[in-house]
Amino acid sequence: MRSSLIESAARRRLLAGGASALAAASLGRAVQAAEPKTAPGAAAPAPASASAAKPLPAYAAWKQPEAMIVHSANTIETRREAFGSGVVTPLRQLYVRNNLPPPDEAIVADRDAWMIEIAGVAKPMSLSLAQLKTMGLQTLAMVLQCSGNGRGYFPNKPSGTPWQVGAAGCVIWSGVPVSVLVEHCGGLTAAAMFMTGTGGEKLPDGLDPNMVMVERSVPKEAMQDALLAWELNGEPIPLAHGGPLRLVVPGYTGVNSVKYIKRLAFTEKESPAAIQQTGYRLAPAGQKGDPSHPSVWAMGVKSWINTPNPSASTLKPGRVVVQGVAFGGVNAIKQVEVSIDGGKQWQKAELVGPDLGRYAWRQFALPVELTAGEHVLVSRATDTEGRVQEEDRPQNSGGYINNSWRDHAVAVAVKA
Ligand SMILES: Nc1nc2c(c(=O)[nH]1)N[C@H]1C(S)=C(S)[C@@H](COP(=O)(O)O)O[C@H]1N2
Ligand SMILES: [Mo]
Repeated sequence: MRSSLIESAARRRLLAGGASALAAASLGRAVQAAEPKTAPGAAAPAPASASAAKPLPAYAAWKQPEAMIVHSANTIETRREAFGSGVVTPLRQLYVRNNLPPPDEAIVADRDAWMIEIAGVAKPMSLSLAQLKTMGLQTLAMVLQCSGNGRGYFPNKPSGTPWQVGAAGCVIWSGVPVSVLVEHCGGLTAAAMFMTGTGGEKLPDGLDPNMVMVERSVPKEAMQDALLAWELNGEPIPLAHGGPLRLVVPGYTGVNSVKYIKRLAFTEKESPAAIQQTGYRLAPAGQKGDPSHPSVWAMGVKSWINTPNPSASTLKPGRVVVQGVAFGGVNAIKQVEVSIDGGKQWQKAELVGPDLGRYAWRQFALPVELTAGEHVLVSRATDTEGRVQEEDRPQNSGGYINNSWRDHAVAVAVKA
C-alpha cells in the first residue's frame, strides 16, 4: 500500500514536470518512430516485443497492418492513433487476443452446422447454429476490452502483454439472447450459480485440459443481456473473433466472452480450468492468483483521449478538438471531463455521436485552444451510478483492469 502511494506520488511529480515527461515521450519517438509513446513519463509501454514490426498471422492477415501493433501471433492491438471518430470499431482495426492458437479455418466453412451443447438446464440438448437462428434475435453494441488493456502502463511490468489503449473496441453483435435459449431449454436447474462457456479450440495433446482450456464462468445474472452471437458488425463472425458462434457477455472483460463456443453450461461451481481458478484474479502485487481473489468480471468506468496524440508531431498553436471514448462497463456514461494541464483544471466535454446503449462506449469531444509548448491532456469519465474514473490504477499482480485516468494521459508538443 505504502510503496504504491510513494510510487504514484513519484509518477505525479513526473507528470507535473511536463518538460521531463515530454523529453521521455520524444525520446521514445526518436528511438522508434512507428511506436509512439502514449503516456507521459510512462516507461512501461512500447515494449521491445512490439518494436520490431511483426507480420500479421495468417488467420488475421485481413487486418489493416498500419492500424495494428502485433505483439505476437495471438496478441494484436489497435494503435491509439488509428482509432477514428466513429463510434463503431471497424473489424480491420479490432484487436485480437487468443490464449490458445485459434482453431482451423475449416470450422467456419459450414457455419450453420456448428454444434453447441447446453447443460445445467431442465432439458439439456445439443443445438446447431441453424437451430439457434430459429429461436430469436437481438443486436447489441458493446465494448469488447481485454482484462489486461492498459497493462503497459503498470510500472512494475506485470507479466502478460503490455497493452496500451488498443486491446478494446466498440462492436455490434447479433445472435440469440441466452435468456431465450434458456427458456427454450425449460429453464435453469435449481443448482445453477454460474454461466460457464467452453471454447472450441483443439487442446494440445498430453497436457491436463484444465491447464490449457479456455473455459470461463460468470455469475448467472450476467446471462440477462448475454447473446450467443453469429454476426459481428453486420458480418458472419470472422474466425479471429470467435466465429462461427461466440458467447458475448456485455459489460464484462473480453475473456468472459468465449469464442467458438462449443458448450454453455449453468453450473453450481466455477470452471475448474486454470484460466478461471488462478488466471484473471485480482491478486495483490507479488502474489499469484487463487480463488480467494476476486475474478476479473465486470468492467469499471474508463475513458481515454485518442486525438490529438503524440504521433501528431505537427500540432500548431490554435484550436483543436480533443476526442476520445468513455464507457462504464455495465453502466452507461453520464459525463466526461477533459483537462489540458495534466489534471489540475477540468472542463466538461460534449458526448457526441449516437448513443448505442449502456454497454457501448460514448465518443466525447471538447474544442480547446492549445498554446505553443507542452501539454498533458487527460480525460475522466463518470457513469450513471456516479462512479468516477479513478486517478490511479488498481494495483494487482496481473496488471488487470487499468482504468487510471492519469496512466492514459497524452503528452503533446505544440510548435509555433
Ligand atoms: N475460446 C476462446 N475465447 C476467448 C479467448 C480465447 O483464447 N479462446 N480469449 C479471450 C480474451 S482474453 C479476450 S480479451 C477476447 C478477445 O476477443 P477478440 O480476439 O475477438 O478481440 O476473447 C476472449 N475469448
Ligand atoms: Mo483478454
